[in-house]
Amino acid sequence: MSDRLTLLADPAVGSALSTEMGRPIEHHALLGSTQERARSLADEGREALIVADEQTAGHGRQGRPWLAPAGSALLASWVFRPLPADPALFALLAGVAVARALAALGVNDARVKWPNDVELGGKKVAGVLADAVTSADDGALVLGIGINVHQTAPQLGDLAASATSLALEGHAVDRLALLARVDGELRRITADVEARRAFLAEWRARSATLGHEVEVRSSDGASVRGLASALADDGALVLSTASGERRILAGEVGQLR
Ligand code: BT5
Repeated sequence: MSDRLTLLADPAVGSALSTEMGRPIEHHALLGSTQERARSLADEGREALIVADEQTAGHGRQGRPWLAPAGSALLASWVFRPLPADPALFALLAGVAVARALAALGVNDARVKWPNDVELGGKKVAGVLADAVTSADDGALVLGIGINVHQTAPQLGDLAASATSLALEGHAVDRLALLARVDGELRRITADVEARRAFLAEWRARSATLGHEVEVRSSDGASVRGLASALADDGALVLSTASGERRILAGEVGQLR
């Protein structure tokens, strides 16, 4: 299908959309990482939305690689200021923003997996990355989102066991339309507390994690097993374990059943 994202390279389109989205948009055909570019602008105290067709050093959490062939994915990072009081919660709700944007474009069954994945058909279709930047005046949140749009199975390669794309799930989606929808939903989260509450409720309704036995590993290697029984209002995952209830604020979730 034709995909209009590269229209952003046209200065007239770029500037019209920058006005509509309320922050300057930078489009790059090739970039190391939209997240690193956005972080450096955040350090300078600026607001921005950085979009790339291809990244040479795209990454997820803990420096893990984020892979997407040129033109196949929506790869974008937003600078939001001031820094929200609850950046981890914002990252969680950004997954709901992606799911809602997809629903508006006819992709209805996206689910969210704690803490930052969006899934279709049980496979990861999008990931969210949130970095708090505190050096500039009020600080800023740099939010990176990667959504697999056009990838074929061979393009996913080794990732195909755990990842999918909108195309592979039978959806032809234009990356520019998706960008505009995701941007609109993210702005609802920043706008008011009521919207955040509604997004939190939608996270619970779309959850692929709640109600399952999980093992959560923290970055120091410790792991805890239990039933994912609830999502707290601050975004913590509540586990019912053999030794009582545990609140988990960060970590990797493996589903046991
Ligand atoms: C994430 O990390 O899920 C957050 C990914 C954020 C990527 C965006 S792209 C725009 C912006 N610029 C950047 O440099 N980053 C952001 P995490 O939960 O750590 O997941 C990373 C893991 O997902 C990797 O170790 C792979 O196993 C897997 N992975 C890599 N590429 C993938 C893809 N295209 N689709 C699904 N899974 C992928």
